[in-house]
Amino acid sequence: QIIVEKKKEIALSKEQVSVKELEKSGYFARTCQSLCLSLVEPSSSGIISEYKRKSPSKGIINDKLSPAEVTSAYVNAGAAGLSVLTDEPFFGGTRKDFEEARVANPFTPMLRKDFMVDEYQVVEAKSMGADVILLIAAALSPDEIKTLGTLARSLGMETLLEVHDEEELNRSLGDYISLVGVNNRNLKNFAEQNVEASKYLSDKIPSNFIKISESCISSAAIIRELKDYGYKGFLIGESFMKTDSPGESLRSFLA
Ligand code: IGP
Repeated sequence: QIIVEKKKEIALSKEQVSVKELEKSGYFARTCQSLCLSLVEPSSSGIISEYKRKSPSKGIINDKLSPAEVTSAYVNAGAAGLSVLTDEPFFGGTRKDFEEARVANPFTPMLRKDFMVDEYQVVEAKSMGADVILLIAAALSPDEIKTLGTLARSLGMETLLEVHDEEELNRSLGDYISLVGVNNRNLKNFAEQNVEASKYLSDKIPSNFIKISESCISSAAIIRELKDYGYKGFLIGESFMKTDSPGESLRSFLA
């Protein structure tokens, strides 16, 4: 039902702001920061820190801190990249959140975290200064992934393919994919709280893709373990956002 809601939202946005208008954004002239390069750097923390106000499973996680203050603190603490939710109905995120974080951190690779189902959103991502877009295999056909991925790459952005299992992985890969993320939290089962999916899928992801483990990462010990499975990136939201000082809690992960 998320997809149905998204399509309604996009239809509305299209009426309000045309693609032509989106293309007037100064960010179209901006060269993207590469998340791939940031993650493979030898000194990289590998951590992609997320600004997350709330979630369908947890309710409100943090409604006190602004996108600019949290993301700047993340970057100062050593984040390799940032993820900012722009989905409003389910996660309370907005385009404004993303732009605020972008302005505060011009040189950090940033992922637009949303349910991408339409080419309009890819153009929109570029217009807000995104470097990476998310393509969720569970929500998209292989053709849709190809169309959205190819457009994103033609605009200079990278693409993160999110999978939950082997079947999604095998049907969705293509040369328009830059990074592969395994989501440890299944959309069908928000409750699951371990990183087994990442361990299981690690050797099934072709080695030419950078591997990211997403969700349910709650300690530095888990990161060390996942590194042994070949993961270079770790997408973490709740563990940081549920504290009063997300930047400090990222710092403690790296200590
Ligand atoms: C972060 P966590 O458990 O650290 O808060 O998870 C991120 O992986 C999660 O927010 C996420 C997500 C998504 C949200 C992963 N894929 C797709 C919305 C849509």
